[in-house]
Amino acid sequence: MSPASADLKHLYYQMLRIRRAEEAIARRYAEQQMRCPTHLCIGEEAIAVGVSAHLTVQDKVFSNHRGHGHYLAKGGDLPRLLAELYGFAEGCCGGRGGSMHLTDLEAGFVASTPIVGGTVPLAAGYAWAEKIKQKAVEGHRNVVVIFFGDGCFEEGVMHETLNFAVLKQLPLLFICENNQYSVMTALAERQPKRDIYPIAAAHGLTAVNGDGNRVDEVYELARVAVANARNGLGPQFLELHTHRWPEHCGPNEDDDLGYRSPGELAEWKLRCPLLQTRQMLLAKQLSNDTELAQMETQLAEEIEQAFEWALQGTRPTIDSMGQHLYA
Ligand SMILES: Cc1ncc(C[n+]2csc(CCOP(=O)(O)OP(=O)(O)O)c2C)c(N)n1
Repeated sequence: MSPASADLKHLYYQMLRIRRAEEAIARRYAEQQMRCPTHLCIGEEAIAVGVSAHLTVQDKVFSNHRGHGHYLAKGGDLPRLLAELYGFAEGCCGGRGGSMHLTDLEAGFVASTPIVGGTVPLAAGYAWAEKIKQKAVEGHRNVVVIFFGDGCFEEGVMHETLNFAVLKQLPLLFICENNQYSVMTALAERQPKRDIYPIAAAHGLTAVNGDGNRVDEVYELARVAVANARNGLGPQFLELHTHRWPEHCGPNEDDDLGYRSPGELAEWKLRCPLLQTRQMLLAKQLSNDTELAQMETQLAEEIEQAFEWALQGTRPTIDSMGQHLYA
């Protein structure tokens, strides 16, 4: 079942919001006011949006270093995200974490961390707690989602967590954003030629793959996976193929460095998740140029206001330095 017309428009809007917000971050980065490293998800928006469309506020999301899209799609607060990038106390992590340490408990976005694989066992721990609550509380059926990349799948903790998740039948969704690169090293230089999802399946869970640049496809795969996890069928794994457009870390493009094959990025740009959805909306007459232009205006205003708010932030005080530390 593909998304209903209203849903497809909403999915497009959510992807466009992430795209325009990240483009604005990239533009403002050159002003040297944001001093934290940023990993943009431009080109990969369909995955965050298509999966989060099935989550409630009570469901929890864990993310990685490339987390802006996951955070916004889950309902995280844009002004507080931007304040975090500027290192202000009003940021979603109190200005202590920057781009790679996002949190918004009100939205059910628990944490992102820069350590590749760092949040994977944390998500399993949270899902275990949810499983225990499911047994104790009638009707409690929250799920937990962990977003990670193909590079993360190479970490030992990934496989320890998959094993544990299957053993305990956790309500946990593993979402692998396979963009084929770990920094500048292609998948083909790191792993034998084979898919990732059958390796996950070998741990004994349902694992499928799909086109991560088609939001309708992501939406449908995630719909089934979320329902399965919610209904007690245990952990689920999606490998979604996509591509990151900007450099691994930072606001620029880096195609001149030559680590991607010639024409590869250009080819992926033709498969842009927004472009494809826009074409679908127009072809099915679910929207029109006027409405799509209105979306752009509305988002431009929202993003501008979010930056204005964020830039009025204040620095965390020295006497707050010892707060929220665990040792
Ligand atoms: C444990 C660990 N090893 C290495 C790094 C350096 N590092 C940061 S991001 C990254 C690439 C991760 O690739 P992937 O998981 O596919 O995510 P992507 O950046 O492609 O979204 C690496 C190796 C790190 N942060 N943590």
